[in-house]
Amino acid sequence: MTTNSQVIYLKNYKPPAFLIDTTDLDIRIGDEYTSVVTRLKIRRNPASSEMSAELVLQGGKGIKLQEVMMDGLILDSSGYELEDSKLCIQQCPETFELTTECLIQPQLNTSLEGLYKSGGMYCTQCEAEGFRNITYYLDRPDALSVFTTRISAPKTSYPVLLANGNPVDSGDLDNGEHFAVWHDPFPKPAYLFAMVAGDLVRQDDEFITASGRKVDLQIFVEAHNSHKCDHALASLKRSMLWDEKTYGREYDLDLFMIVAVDDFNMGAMENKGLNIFNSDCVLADPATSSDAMFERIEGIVAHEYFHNWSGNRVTCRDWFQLSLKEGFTVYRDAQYTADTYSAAVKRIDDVTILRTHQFAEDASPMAHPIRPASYIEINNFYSVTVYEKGAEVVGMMHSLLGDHLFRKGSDLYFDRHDGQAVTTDHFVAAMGDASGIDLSQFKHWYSQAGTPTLTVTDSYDAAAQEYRLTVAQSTPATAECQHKQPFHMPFRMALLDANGTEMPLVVQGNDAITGTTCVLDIKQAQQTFVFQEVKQHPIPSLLRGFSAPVKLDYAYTKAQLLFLASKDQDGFCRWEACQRLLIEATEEAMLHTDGYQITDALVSMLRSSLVDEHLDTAMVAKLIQLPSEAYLAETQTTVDVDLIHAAREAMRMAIASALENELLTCYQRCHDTGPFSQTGGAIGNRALKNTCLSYLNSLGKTQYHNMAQQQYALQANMTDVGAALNSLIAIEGSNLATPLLTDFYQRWHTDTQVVDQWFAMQCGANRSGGLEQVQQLLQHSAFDIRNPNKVRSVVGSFIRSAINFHAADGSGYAFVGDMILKLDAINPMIASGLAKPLGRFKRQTPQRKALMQKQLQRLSEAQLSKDVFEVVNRALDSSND
Ligand code: B3K
Ligand code: ZN
Repeated sequence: MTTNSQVIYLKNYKPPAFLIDTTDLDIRIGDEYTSVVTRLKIRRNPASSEMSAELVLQGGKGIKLQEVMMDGLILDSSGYELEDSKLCIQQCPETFELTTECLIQPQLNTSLEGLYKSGGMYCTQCEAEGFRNITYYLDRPDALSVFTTRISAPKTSYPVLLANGNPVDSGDLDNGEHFAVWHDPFPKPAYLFAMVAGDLVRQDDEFITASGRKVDLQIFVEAHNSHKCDHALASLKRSMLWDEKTYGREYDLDLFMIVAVDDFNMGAMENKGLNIFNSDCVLADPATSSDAMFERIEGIVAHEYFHNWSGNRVTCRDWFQLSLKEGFTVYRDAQYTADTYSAAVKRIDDVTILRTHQFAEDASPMAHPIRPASYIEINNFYSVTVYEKGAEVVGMMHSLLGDHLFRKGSDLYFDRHDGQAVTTDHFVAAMGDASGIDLSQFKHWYSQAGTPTLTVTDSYDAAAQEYRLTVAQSTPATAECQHKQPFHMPFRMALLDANGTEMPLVVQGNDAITGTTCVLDIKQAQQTFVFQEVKQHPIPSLLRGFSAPVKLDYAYTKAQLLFLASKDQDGFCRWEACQRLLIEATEEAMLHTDGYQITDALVSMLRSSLVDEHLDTAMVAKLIQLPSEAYLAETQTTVDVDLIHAAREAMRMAIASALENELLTCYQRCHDTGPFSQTGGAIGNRALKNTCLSYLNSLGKTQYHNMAQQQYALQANMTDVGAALNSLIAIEGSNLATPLLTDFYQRWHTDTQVVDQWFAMQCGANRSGGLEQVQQLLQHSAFDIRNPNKVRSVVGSFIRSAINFHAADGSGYAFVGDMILKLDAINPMIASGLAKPLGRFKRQTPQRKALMQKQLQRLSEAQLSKDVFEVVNRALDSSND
């Protein structure tokens, strides 16, 4: 492992000096070596200013170059240079054919980038720069080429041979080998290349497009998973229909394939016509997958499918533009889920992720704008910022433009740039051109990092019937920019009267605003809006639907929050009012560690949601849930994880004892004894029932332990089984869960996905003694450090168990440091994901901060991959901020 810390800058972008019109790959899979013959039709790029530049192709370290031919003639070693993972050819004509022959060893590839072996199958992951591990190539997203792929392999071991596009030829060869040829007519960058060779079974379906074309849908899995494909297929068909209706986007090939693989660095990959999925993100069955997993799978299937337009047909010019495809596609999949299920619940889930993880990233040494200006390793920037904040930015454009103009803008974007590799500026330009709205200031969202705070103040003049609302914005300095320009953002709001009814809005100087809710255009550092004809002192309902990714600072009184928590018609704002009250109460509990008294007002607010049988149960579950410790930590100036944990536990017990009867009644009301159902209502009932169970089990009563044990014993579905187990695991100092965990493993040990859940439940438990538990589980025969899902379940979950990761003696940090070093030699991308939390020391107590820095220092003294190097060095560089 070498430390190569070369920084790549957006400002240095240059178009490629050469273009590759066609790419013909001949990949022969062999036991020891896989041979890759690559035939490229190359020409000089007329758009390049470097008319006599040498040809530089990227290649990974594991490639053994055998031969280079130009226009049919073998080049001797003076005809090319092989240096530092690059193949350079100085003398190149205007157009030529270049053929290379390389040998690679996918079975030794543990980084899971490029071609690698997962279990008994060969598969690929090329985004962002994995293709260079397969062959020498112009491995950049703005080099689009038409690919033809021939694969050959032993037929018995690898009966299925797949690549992008359409199958054009196949047949048997000598020595038990066979071959298949695939052709993809759509020019694409190498990051979208994929191939698979394995012993897989297929589940089929079909979809008829709006224009009447039949598309074959195929999911390939290992035989023992064949019963777990229905949900993904159904989700895929719903997504295809939704994209036609909502964005007017039809699928373009006649075949759409999904392959499930066990060893995968992330969730899934949108390769053209051949999506490759982490098994955990595609295979589902009620006995083994929870409701949350079903929902996640549907979201990911939709996301990868939507990439066919937002990412594949229109792709990124360079990796700085990643949010062009990821932010937009996350926004599209969120819209899909909101339209298909509950919009309010989806919004609450997304805001929770954003505020817990993205706000934390924005305040960390890894803070970056959604279009970063520089990177050392692009894989470090597949981040909550690029994805989730990127989606918020697209959502803000939607709010500013309205439905009709937003659709006009997306149509223009797709039509104008079909087949091109473009930038986020092109996206904003299409939205601006289609709508006539000036979005020039809006572009600051792409170049400035940090989470803005909106400070809102107001006053009411009863005599003049005028209500003045002043909105001031400020954004903390981040490494890339000390003084931020004001952002342009939509601020959705309403004014409520004493009954909670929305009042008609008349805004001075803005005739366009009519009705009872509006979107205010915020553009200045400080702006005042004057509402007229306001008949009584209103209660403002602000930032409805969380219309911008900001922190809202408005001095709501407790009485106002209680009012909004029961009266606001905006689902997000109603939930937000509850959350604020719960956060304030937890802060009080932090101040009274010797005994916390919950207020009657808070109890009756929670009670009114619990007993209201007309409310959507999924929403009630959200309304009564305490904010997570991670989010609570986000709201504190100095983070004391033990104090947060103790205060939240005290709150949990206080709520449970004040509302014990209501929680039990609600549990019984929502406990479904009929056949298993996955309707929204049934899913909501399970969510609420299990929230009640978790509260009740904080009381330490045998009655509720038994209730959890009975729920476990029923084995009705994985949601209930997992929740019953989790509610027992969470009981500090108890072994009640131990026999059930043993039973769980015995029952499910042959199903690797369930074993992942088994690891995660134990390693993520935020109770003392977590480190010993994790160390034991690392020795378990089912743990495999080469499998990212196992590492995420064990080490990733451990990091989330805050009291263990942040143990005062530094043992948690030292353990994670050890794991990073071990993993960096195996899989740098996974190692660097584990290093990011170590860099978040800024608001920790001074002792913890020093212990975290000590581990970072220790890491920095080792030979690191550039992935981990970048994360560790950014963290250390920020030490004096
Ligand atoms: N585009 C891929 C992510 C690739 C990550 C490479 N480190 C999946 C997705 O976002 O749809
Ligand atoms: Zn994506």
